[in-house]
Amino acid sequence: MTTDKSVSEKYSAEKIKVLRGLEAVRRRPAMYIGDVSKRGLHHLVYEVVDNSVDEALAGYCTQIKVILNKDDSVTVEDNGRGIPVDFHKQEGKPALEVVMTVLHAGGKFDKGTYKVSGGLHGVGVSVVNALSKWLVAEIHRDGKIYRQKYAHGFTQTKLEVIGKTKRTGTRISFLPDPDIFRVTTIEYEIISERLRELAYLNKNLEITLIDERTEEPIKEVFKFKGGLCDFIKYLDTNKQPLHQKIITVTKETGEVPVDVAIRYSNTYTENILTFVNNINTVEGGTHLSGFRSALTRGLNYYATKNNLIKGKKGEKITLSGEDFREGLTAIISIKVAEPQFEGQTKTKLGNSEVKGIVDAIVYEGLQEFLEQNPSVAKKIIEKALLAARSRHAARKARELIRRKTALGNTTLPGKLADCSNRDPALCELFLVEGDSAGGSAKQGRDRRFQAILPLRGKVINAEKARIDKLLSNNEIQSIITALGTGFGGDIEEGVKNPTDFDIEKLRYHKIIIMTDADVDGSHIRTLLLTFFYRKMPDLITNGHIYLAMPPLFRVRQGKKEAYAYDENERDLLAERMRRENKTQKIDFQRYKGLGEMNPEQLWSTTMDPDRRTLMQVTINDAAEASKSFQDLMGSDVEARRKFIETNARFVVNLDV
Ligand code: 0RA
Repeated sequence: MTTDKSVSEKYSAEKIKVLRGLEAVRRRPAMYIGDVSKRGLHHLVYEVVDNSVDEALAGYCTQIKVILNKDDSVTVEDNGRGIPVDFHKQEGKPALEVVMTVLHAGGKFDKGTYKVSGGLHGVGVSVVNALSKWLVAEIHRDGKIYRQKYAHGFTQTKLEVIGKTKRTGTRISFLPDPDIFRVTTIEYEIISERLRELAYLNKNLEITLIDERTEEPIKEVFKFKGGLCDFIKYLDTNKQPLHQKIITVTKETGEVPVDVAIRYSNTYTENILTFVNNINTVEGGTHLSGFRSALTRGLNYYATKNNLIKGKKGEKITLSGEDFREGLTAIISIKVAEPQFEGQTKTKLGNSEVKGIVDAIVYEGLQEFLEQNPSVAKKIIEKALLAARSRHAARKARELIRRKTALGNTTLPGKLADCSNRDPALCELFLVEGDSAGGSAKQGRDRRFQAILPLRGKVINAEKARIDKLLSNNEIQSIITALGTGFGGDIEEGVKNPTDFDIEKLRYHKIIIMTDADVDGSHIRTLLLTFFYRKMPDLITNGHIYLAMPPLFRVRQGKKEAYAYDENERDLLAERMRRENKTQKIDFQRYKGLGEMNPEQLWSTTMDPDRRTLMQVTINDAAEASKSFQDLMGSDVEARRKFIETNARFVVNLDV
């Protein structure tokens, strides 16, 4: 944790910049918190918690408590200095009231007030106030307890002194406004994951979560003295570590404080999580580039210096970044005073100076660790050598795929029924489980823009297989060839091979996974998602991956028929039919598989863009998703069950 008291101490009421009122926030809430669905709702809690975390980062707060109250309101409490209550001359009201009712006050927009600050949009607690039916702020400061109440962002009571106190701190309770949010029930699991993450990122900070809504209150306390090391162990719960000792690089001083933890496991995938000011930068950025470059250069330097790169006679081996990232779990947490967030979801760090800074710090720290732990170093280099050999084998497999693709359309997989349109933006590729469903889909589709690729063999588990093996799998080969993007490569390092993954070459902008609504279907869906997540994550972050939603029931009465996606909907449809026609019998059909639908039914219920429902796959929480994938694929039955139950969280956005 960084401490920079000198900067925070300079803070005073008049330094709070005043910009504009909260009207705009209520009128266009999505502009400030992303959306008004589940995600935006939880964002309110994060925003308030982030303010307390900032107080902890400044070195004044050690405990934060979040309470989910019975009436669906939320309380966030900390033992920091307490939001200032002194009179703000410029605004003519107490500083607390300014922070709560003036947009962009709160100090974050005031350069130098906070060294670092969290909050994805950095919108400030006034936005939370504006979007709450009511909010109460209670401040312990200077021996007194102060309180002020607000509603819809408007001040309801004067700042009052309601008692005496010996401690300091801030306590904010609020009820998200049901007139603004589509859903107003906070989900324990979502908050709990984020608080756990914050506790790992800010070692020794104690964060308590209490759920008062259940019959027996639930309480969890997150406090990790190991910080990122504990985070690594958590992420790797189901993995076999290659070495016990976790590599850490920490530099708390300087322009960009850096905290890094690294460990290898005997798996083949990489899992690098990056954070800037406690925000998960899912899209990476300059800090990630700096890290990767330092890792590759640092390990290569050590290996060469110690003569560890030994091939067979005459064999020339070069170790690439990819080789050093096989089986890697790493967490990079840095602090940047004025972060620039870019990218689709504003989670990509853009500050160019950061790359060199992170690179230098990690390189140096890594050398030091390797020198002091030669046996760990040796294991890592040996693993990278194995990866390099497999990469050479994979290249051969890739060349094979390329030779096939290079010859044009004729080399597209034989079982692909392509569409006639050549504009990728208009084209859709359905990945369909099984031949019979594939057949129906081929007949039912609109062949102008919908292509069908039936998958009949087993889809290989991308979590468990080396690249060469993955690439020799028929189904994977067909998918890569059909997509046209190529595969793999190490773009970060500037070496570009014509077979490398290139999203510009994508032949369909919608890739729709269409599987049965049974256990096998969900297994294949997960394997496909694992593959995309691990090997072509850009397809997910750019919003190209979708799930088809075939109906589960058909309800029919005479010539009238309708489709339902769950039991509830089925019953509603039946009721309505009964009301309109009391005599005729209603019959129900449950679809166990896509194959039971004829082509026309499949088209009208699941494929027709005017009538279907698609779920867009997003990576909401990369850490959790990645862990979930691992849970599902690992042998741990309990984790697997839990994943399937909470899997719905992975897909959120409803499309078209
Ligand atoms: C600005 C200045 C000071 C404290 C805070 C903000 C503060 C804000 C929040 C929000 C939640 N908890 C918080 N705790 C503190 C300190 C000013 C001073 O004491 O000199």
